Amino acid sequence: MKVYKTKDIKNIAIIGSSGSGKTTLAEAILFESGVIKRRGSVEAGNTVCDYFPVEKEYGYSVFSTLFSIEWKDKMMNFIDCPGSDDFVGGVISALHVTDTALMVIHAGNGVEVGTINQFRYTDSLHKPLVFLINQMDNEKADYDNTLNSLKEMYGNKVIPIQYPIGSGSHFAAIVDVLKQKMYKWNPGDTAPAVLDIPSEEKEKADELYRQLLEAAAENDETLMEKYFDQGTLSEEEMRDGIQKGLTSRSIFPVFCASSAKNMAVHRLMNFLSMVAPSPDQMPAPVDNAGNEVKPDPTAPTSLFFFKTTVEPHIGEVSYFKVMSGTVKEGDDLTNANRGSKERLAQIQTVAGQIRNRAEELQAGNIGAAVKLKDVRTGNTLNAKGVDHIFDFIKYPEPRYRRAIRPVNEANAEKLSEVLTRMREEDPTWIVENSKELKQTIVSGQGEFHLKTLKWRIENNDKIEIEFIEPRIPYRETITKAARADYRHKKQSGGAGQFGEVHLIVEPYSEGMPMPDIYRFNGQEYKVQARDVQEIDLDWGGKLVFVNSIVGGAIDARFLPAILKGIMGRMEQGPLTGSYARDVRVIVYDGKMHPVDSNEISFMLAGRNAFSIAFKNAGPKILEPIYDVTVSVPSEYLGDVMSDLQGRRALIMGMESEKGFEKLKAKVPLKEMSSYSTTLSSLTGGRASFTMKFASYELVPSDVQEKLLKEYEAQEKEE
Ligand SMILES: Nc1nc2c(ncn2[C@@H]2O[C@H](COP(=O)(O)OP(=O)(O)OP(=O)(O)O)[C@@H](O)[C@H]2O)c(=O)[nH]1
Ligand SMILES: [Mg+2]
Repeated sequence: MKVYKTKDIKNIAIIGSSGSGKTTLAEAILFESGVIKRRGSVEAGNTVCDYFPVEKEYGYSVFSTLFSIEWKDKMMNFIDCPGSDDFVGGVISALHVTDTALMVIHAGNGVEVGTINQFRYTDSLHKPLVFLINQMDNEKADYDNTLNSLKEMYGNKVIPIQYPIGSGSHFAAIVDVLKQKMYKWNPGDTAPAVLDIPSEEKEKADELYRQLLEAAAENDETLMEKYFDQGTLSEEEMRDGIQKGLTSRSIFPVFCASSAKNMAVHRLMNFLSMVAPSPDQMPAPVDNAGNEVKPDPTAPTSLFFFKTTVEPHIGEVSYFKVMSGTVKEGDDLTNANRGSKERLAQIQTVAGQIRNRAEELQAGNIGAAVKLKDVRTGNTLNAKGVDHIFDFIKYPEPRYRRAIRPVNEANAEKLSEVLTRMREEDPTWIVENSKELKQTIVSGQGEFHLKTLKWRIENNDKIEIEFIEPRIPYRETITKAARADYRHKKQSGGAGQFGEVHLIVEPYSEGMPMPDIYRFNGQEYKVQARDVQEIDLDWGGKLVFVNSIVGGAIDARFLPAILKGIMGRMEQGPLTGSYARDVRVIVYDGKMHPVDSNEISFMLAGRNAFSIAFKNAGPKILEPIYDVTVSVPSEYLGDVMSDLQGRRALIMGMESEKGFEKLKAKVPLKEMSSYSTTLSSLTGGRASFTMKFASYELVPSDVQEKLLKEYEAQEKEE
């Protein structure tokens, strides 16, 4: 492949709902550009972009796939993204390294929740956006309805460049308003006949042309003047105006096609190659230090790695964008995130698994390198003279968690290595070896996400695994003050042990004053804080430890042991063995034995006195509550709402967004276990949700009862 200058590079992310036809479109683009001689199909499992075994197995894209073509003297780097919400990580990283988003919409399904979610990503990243209403040959195809939904959602920025003649089996032509031509496919023809617009379409085509003309003129003063002056613009001028409108997101051009029949794909490619902005026409990305990094091919080289995978028959492949400079084969670069040195023995341009060596890639271009030693997704490699780091990609919070374990315990270590690697490949995985829950928890974007993880571990790494219900990180606290004392005494055989601790516990909130008298069962207990330790607990909340010993009842050297005993119990709470928080403990009296008192005695006395007091202080279990936002088409709102109410949800509010409702609720984590699956079945996959930790709240008493019983039963088993 020849060396392309930055101005001749077009980077385009193909996004859109699952099943809208992105991978099939990619196949048509690769065929049109001559990279492949025959088109494969998703059904046959032989497409260029869905080449991972798990993708062939499930029949949908799991990973984003780069494919580069040469077209009309441009180098066009497309990234075919997965449509399922579960694989959103691939969409987000692709949008960060490309300049234009091509949103594919299924003409039969219209605007879907996937369309809306991904539109939001393009909006937050200010990405130029082109809509493709695809699958026009589908019997359910309804171009007008889809176009109207887009206009309702996104206003008059939505401008058709083309419209179809006929749909379903009658889809045989398109009118291209910009070209003022009709493209007609005669049965069996691969290329369309280019015809004048027939008279019966003239009025509609002229009206759309006028709208396009106005939209194009609006984005450039000179064009506006000429338009007002002469009432028209040349095709070239219109393209300039449309490009400005596209780049500033004031125009969302709309195309139509059938990617399965490879109809109108050629025309779309022409438009993108001429009108989509090149990297130097976009705002320059900013590195961590706040420096703008222009795609200047003469500057020192800086590469941002947006994807790393282990590929069948090749091993480690790392995908990068040249943020600045020109990378050449054999370059030595430094990993700014990990400090390691890398030699780029080979750089490639790729189309799925098709790889071509590239001598050099200039700023703005996208390529791959194989067998790098120490590169992870999100790393930046720099030549001498620059030390850019780009960690501008923010991935969404996980929405689905499961505990994972190998069927054969002997594979535990290997499994943890594999999980580490997967996490490095796909940052939307969170892998946590939870000491608290005594489980390895994998959190991802949904059930599909975990299903593919299981498939890959079992088929690629040959480790059989199982997912189990993850435990809930409950917390324990108290709701009133209580007093207890405990004598630990062991004076039979060997060194004796003796320690007696009297203490008061009470619920603690920030800055709460400490009274100097407590009353229990009509008796008064005077306390005087001689030493106060406020401890921020690793698991959240506080423990306040007050030494109120008078008259040397307990020697000061035993106080740390008492605290240690109490901390042991805070770590494994008296109710269900969960972490305890927000407690003040006042040690106000005790007894020692001149010989047998030692640290272990007071640790045990402290621990047991604390347990007794804790249990008498109205102990409560706290559960993690999450803020959940569900985006759902209005017709499913009732079902979704009642399902949430069945999950002890607190509905916090609702916003309508043109046919879609955005529901906000507070839901216990315990009730969210397989929410993504339920939501998908309740709404036919037409809804999505996000969830974020909000707070810890008291569990209802019936839930507390149940948890206490479960813990008792578990204790008996062990
Ligand atoms: N009739 C018709 N079917 C199509 C067209 N494009 C894709 N399909 C079919 O729609 C299904 C989904 O196509 P894909 O290309 O996998 O869709 P996708 O957008 O890549 O889906 P994800 O990878 O899950 O995001 C497959 O069965 C395709 O054969 C089209 O233009 N017309
Ligand atoms: Mg796909």
